[in-house]
Amino acid sequence: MLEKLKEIKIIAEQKIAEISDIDEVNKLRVRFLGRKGEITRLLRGLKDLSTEERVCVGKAANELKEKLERMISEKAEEIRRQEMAARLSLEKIDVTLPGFPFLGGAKHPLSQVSDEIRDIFIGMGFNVAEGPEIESDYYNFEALNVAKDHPARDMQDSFYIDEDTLLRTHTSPVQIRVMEQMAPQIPVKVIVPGKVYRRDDDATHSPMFNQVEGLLIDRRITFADLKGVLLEFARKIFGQDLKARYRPSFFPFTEPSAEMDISCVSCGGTGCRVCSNSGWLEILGAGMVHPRVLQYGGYDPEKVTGFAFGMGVERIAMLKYGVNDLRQFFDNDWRFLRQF
Ligand code: 2NM
Repeated sequence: MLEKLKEIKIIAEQKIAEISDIDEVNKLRVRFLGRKGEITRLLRGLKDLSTEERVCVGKAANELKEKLERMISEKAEEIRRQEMAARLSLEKIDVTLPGFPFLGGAKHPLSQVSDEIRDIFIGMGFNVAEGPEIESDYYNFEALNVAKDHPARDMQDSFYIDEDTLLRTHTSPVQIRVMEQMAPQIPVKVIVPGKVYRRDDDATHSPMFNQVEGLLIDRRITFADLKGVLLEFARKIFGQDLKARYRPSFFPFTEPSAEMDISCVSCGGTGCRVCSNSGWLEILGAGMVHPRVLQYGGYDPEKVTGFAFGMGVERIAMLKYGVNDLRQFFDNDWRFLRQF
């Protein structure tokens, strides 16, 4: 049996030296040291031996078991070390490699233009006001002197939530809210940027668009004040040497009302495709606040007057950047947006 043990020892040592895989280590452990392993099987034959032989073989078998156990553990440890070293060299990070470009976010061109418009008026002493996008019929139409039979009030032209609640069609209701809060204090100088909603959808009209409106109320405000403020604004945003003109218009909330044109930013006034050869571009609507609107806001039209104006941010942005389809602002195509 000692011979047999020696044989096992030689084979085991050889096998342990050969292997290089952790699964094989476990197989060897089972084969030589397991409950049904070669040494255990051999020890079952001890009962047939004499006492001295049993002691001798038993001792040798136990020594072999311990030795093999140690060798297998060391081999397992060695394989784990090798596997770790291989993984470390494979997963090594070269911190000196150049980085890859990281694309940062940026302000949407409409937000840029809206903020720019707002900042020009802040520079002239205006405050910024905001209000709800879901409005009552009263603030959106009634207090702005919009007649009951005005087409904007039609179901076809506005987005109604119920009979007297709708998505605001302009930011003017915010001016009414500001007047209510301020009256009878003067001056009122507010600029109101925000989203507005109309049932419109083509190359130059979107069902949602951005507006900036403004209101100035004080003693003896005249159309001359309106012209001075709006010319200063137009020159700050489109260029110092442009000219302006005003054409008569109509809004229910202003009297008189006007459209403001500026000399074409594309051709300077000689006529081109952008201005349809007229040399002029319409940029906003404005007027002297209607006495009834001042009254709705809590002001006495005998004591104060005011002017107001409104413009579409998309239109200003299209003129400023030469964009010809409004829908590009809403497509969120990165190739378009990255240009701003
Ligand atoms: C425009 C044109 C003319 C306007 C009027 C008011 C208010 F509430 F003060 F009466 N806010 N905005 C106004 C006047 C808006 O947009 C084309």
